[in-house]
Amino acid sequence: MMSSYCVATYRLFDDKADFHKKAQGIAVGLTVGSWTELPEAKKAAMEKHLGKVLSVEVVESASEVRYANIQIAYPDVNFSADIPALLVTVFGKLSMDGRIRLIDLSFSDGFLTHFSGPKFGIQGVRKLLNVTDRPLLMSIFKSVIGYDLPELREQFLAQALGGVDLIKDDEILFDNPLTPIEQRVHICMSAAEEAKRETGQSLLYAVNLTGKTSQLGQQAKLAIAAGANALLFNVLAYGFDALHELSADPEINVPIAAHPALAGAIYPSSYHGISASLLLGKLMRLAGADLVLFPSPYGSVVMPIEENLAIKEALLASDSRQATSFPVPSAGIHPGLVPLILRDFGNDVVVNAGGGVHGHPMGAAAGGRAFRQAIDATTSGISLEEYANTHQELAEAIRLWGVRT
Ligand code: 1AE
Repeated sequence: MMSSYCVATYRLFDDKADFHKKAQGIAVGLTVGSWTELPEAKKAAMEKHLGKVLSVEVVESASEVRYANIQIAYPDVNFSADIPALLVTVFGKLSMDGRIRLIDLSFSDGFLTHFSGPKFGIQGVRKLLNVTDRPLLMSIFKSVIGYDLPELREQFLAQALGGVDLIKDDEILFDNPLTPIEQRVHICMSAAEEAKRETGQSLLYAVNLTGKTSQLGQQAKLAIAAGANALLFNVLAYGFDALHELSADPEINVPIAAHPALAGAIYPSSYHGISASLLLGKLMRLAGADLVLFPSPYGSVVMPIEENLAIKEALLASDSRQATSFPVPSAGIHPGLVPLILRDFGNDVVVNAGGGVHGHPMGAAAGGRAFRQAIDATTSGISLEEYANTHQELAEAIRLWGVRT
């Protein structure tokens, strides 16, 4: 039987190294450990465990740092079919060994059979919300640490009345005595019902799933039993496998939004870490995130546009057997950025804002409405400035934050 392999692509920086030799050293070192010293009989037995160098592309020019893109195939037989085992194999010790960056991974068919991906994905989330034809809008609770349940409900209601499709907890709101998860869900979902009587609109509330790793599944089920219809999860603090466990659990039958907290410790360097598209794109989708948040190129925490588009590509790629995940470019988003977001992401995007909703001069409900107006204008091909002539909330937002083109 043919062996199957997962393939890692690295960018390795070195002023003078023999990259072919380095690549061979990685392929052998991260699999069988040594090769030339093995007796011939042992070599035959170990062959199926040996990593293989697929390509070495050296890039050198007078103006750039010398580097090589290297592809190495790792036999599936060497690791268990989970993301931690794969990552430790391909970039465990290696991540600490000089200027080397993991830029991509491709998974064998055999490995992929162990991952069903997002349970809902873009189509499933749209179906839950009954919104098929426009970008979605999410707002974020802000500054609610120290709030009690009635205060939290008031902030939720104001957001919901603005016509948002999703509301997410702030990622720094953990389970706490003032607003424990079940009661938080209960009062927020009752506020969602109240708002729906006025707006006619359903919404998803992504409650922050926190606490000890061993209790996450149980916490999620308690939240769902209390009425939670979505979850927020700080994936990188817990690890991809924790997300995979949650998304693969048939009783956790609500969409999961992946927060990128800690990602800045992993992706931004040119020389180290893991590329944003792999970390926040491919691996999030593989582990089952229905929505993935990441810094945008336009707001307060900035990621270069090419990296954003590479994340989008990884979340939306149709060559996967897994459902697609919603891209959620975030941080410092205000209505004046909506035309740029829709230009770069199209319709399958969630526009997401905290300060851009709560900071609206007429309040959070008006903040939500200003975003919806910006989305309506842009999808109708009307400039925000023109639409603002007949839409006061948008006009106020533009006065405060401006329009970026
Ligand atoms: C990249 C994550 C953004 C996020 O979680 C967050 O809370 C953004 O808030 P604003 O929109 O910047 O206020």
